Amino acid sequence: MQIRTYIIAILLFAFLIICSLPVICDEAASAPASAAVEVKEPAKAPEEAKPAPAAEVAPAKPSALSAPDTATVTNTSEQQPRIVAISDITPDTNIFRRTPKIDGVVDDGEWDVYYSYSADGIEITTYANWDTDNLYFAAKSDKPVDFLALLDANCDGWYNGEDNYEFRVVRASEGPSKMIVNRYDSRNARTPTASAVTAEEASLVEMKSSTKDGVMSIEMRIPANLVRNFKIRDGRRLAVLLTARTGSDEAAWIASGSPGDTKELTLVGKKFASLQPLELGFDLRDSRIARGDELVAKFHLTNTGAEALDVRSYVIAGEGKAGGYLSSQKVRLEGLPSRKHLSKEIRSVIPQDMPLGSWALGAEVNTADSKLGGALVSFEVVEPFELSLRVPTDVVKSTVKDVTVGVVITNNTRGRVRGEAMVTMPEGWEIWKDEPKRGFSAPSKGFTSVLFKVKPPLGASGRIPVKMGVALGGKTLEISGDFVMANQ
Ligand SMILES: [Ca+2]
Ligand SMILES: [Ca+2]
Repeated sequence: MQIRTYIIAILLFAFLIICSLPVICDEAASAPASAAVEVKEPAKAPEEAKPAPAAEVAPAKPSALSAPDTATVTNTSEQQPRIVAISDITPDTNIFRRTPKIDGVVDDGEWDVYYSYSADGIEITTYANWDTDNLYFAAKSDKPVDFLALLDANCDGWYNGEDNYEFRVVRASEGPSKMIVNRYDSRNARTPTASAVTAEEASLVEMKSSTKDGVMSIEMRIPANLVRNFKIRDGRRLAVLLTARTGSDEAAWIASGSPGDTKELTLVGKKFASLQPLELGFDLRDSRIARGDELVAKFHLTNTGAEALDVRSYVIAGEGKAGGYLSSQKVRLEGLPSRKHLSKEIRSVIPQDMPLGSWALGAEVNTADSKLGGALVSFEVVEPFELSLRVPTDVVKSTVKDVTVGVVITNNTRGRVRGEAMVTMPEGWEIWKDEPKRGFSAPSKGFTSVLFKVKPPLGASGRIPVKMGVALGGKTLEISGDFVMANQ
């Protein structure tokens, strides 16, 4: 009989928030143990989102930061080295909206931890995030591993329908790890088996891995449009299993590699963790903000208790990688009286070089020597203006008198914008009234379309290229495409 000790590092969601802002991270290390942290659902969580069971959100005591929960387990079988049950893995089932960079390196502040795990001489952390268009999964391990992500996108049971996917990253004997993407579809099968997706579908999934100083990182981006009818949005539920193995057989997956062990998750855009009776809130004027525009947020803190709280300061700042792009504020207080509500607005211009995608704004509330709570809210950085081309999607008969082409201009800024659109057609085409340029005005956070009637030359056929130039806000954008004409 062999005694094995293993440690499950329970995800300390509260600590993650609190320690990700460098301003007070140093203080966190010296924070004394205090009462249990209460983890709350996002303020604007959808109605169907029920509170996660306590075991899942792991409202751990700060003292566990330095001394993770430990357990001694007796292993009765020499042939069965892995003794970790799936119930021992405690992921954070609220998946936060944030866009990581898929470059094969899991950077500090880039991802949100799904669970951390340490046993049998391996230390591994898995990560999960989402944004407007994608799901993201990653793992970072001190040993070379294979990585497995199982996705039941509709959260209706594995094998049920065609929404079930398996993403396997397998080490190669030489060179980088390879990815295999399989779909399990029960529609026409009694016992569904893995069927590889098409090469085109597989190419939609982005995966990069690397090993540096003995640490292996695997990062994966799964576009939502890989899964038919999958609408990715705040409050969406889905089921996932993330695991890894140092060995190569199916029994070697940490805890479980079985589809039956997928875990139900919720995609969220806000997270809160605070000690009672402190309650936090975080609101954004806009959740999509154009480069050059201002991020405007309001942070709320309320003492719902009967006694004053020893709140000495709070900090609002870009969280994780956003810290380098946004301004931050630290506010000092002399305690928060009973029933008192405070709110603070913060404004920060989104710099032109901030990468597009979803980011986090964070806030933390502190006493003189410990944390009382933290909050995260996600926002998306978008281009000020976006163009999309309008050309016929069906084949156009060569005999038509004219064709309508155009451009849709989306204005993501907070001001109305005026500009000019210009169409360029191949030689021989005529533009109605000989006016290739037209002025337009696009409303704030809205769109407008500019259409042109163009007349084909006699016998025009094949692919007809169309180019649109749009001058607005001091710059010129271009978009091009084509449509098809045929003699019939
Ligand atoms: Ca990365
Ligand atoms: Ca399913």
